[in-house]
Amino acid sequence: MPDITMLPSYPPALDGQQGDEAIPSHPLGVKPSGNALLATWSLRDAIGTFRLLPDELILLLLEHLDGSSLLGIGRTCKAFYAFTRAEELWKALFIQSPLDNFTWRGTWRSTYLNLPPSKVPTIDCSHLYSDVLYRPFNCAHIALDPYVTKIPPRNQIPRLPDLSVEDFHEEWADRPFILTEPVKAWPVYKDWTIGSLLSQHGQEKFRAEAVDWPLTTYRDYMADNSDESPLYLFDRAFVPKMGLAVGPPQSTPNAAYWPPACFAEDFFSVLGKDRPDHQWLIVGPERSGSKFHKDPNATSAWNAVLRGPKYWIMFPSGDKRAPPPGVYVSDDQSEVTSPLSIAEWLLNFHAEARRTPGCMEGICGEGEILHVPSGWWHLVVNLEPSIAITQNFIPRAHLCAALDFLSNKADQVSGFRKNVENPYQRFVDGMQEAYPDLLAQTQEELQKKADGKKRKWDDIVHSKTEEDQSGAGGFSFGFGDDSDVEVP
Ligand SMILES: O=C(O)CCC(=O)C(=O)O
Ligand SMILES: [Fe+2]
Repeated sequence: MPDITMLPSYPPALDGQQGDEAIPSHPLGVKPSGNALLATWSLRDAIGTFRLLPDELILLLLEHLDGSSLLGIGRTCKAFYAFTRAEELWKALFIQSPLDNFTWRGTWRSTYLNLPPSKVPTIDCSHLYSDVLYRPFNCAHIALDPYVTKIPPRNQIPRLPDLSVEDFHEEWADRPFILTEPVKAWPVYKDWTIGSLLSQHGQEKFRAEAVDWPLTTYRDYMADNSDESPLYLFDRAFVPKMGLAVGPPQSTPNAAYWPPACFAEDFFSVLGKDRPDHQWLIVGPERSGSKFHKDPNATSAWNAVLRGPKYWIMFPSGDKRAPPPGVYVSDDQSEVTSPLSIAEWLLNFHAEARRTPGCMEGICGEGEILHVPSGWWHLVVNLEPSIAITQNFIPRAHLCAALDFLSNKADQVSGFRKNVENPYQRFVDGMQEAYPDLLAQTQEELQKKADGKKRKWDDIVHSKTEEDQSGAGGFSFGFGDDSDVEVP
């Protein structure tokens, strides 16, 4: 059999820029499915009746087994050994029954089974051809450079030293931008590194997706994992946990950080203790990040990078705009389906996204802060191990959008504690107390928008009335020529 380590059909050509040599060999030697075309035999021949099932289905069946059953079936033949080494199986088992005391051992399987490297055999599975097994490994190793460099000038997110509140409200509240100066004055920018956080909070537990791990364990994970979508530390309680003071340095003794002046006005603060989660510490290794989403409750956000640059790709949204390439939303926008990992999205959709009108891209470096306007789609990738702080807020320019969201998309409102039964009313009450004039003005604006929509609807229905009056009978789409379609 010819020794083809990588058929050029997989991974897909990457803007024509990535060399295959960037990807190391699979640790078990598994190769992409395309290689089977030229192979004279395959390890899969040994799995008996299971041969009839596609690889995806085999993996789905294995998801129903516990650890010892997986080990058992993995001993029956090399093909099943390779299948039962799939990391997603062991990650799911680990998360279902998280251990209190464990050592991260480089893979989810070794960690779950508490296996030191010497107990993990290297078994040659080079005659197994499977995209299902090869794809996650490939995605965990793609070079990011081709996607984050050569940003077309029209797509570049503007970079400014700083911005006044007035300029923000008048010109920038609807546009992404990066400020290069304010964060550089923050004590946390000067002091925080992974090492300094470990020395002060190493044993403190932080939330990383579905698990709460001591920071030392998360550091071990960051330093040694091959996950396609690395576990991302996203902790909403970091301020009290780390005993931080947050606020303007003039009025906050020992302030650790403060929102830059242009983001300081934040109407969600009228909710006081009832405010939904709005500030997060974000830590992750290279390649970790956030898949395409819009921020909750029509809020805007700022994201300040303390360590490790982040690549951002963003799109505006709106009734007449399609979601970004590769992202699918339900009609009421309540469900976003972006089944692809960040790497898969980059491989398959980045080139198209870059050509799509409205696309904005940029790299937010250490000591810089990025503005995410209300309603904008964004996908983010860390280009190096990263520490960031993010905060959601409602500026004056998006008060109307937030009020509209809370009132008309009540089923999509998120983040409020259970005791807040009517978030819209709670927000209106808070605004009424603190900013009654602004609330009245915003409600008037909302009413005008609603009337405008109703008028449009009436206009459509009205054309029916005219047809009726003209004696034409039935409803006409009103193309104004013989092609008019009659609907009884
Ligand atoms: O840093 C990231 O991964 C992005 C977080 C995010 O989505 C945000 O700040 O809105
Ligand atoms: Fe976000």
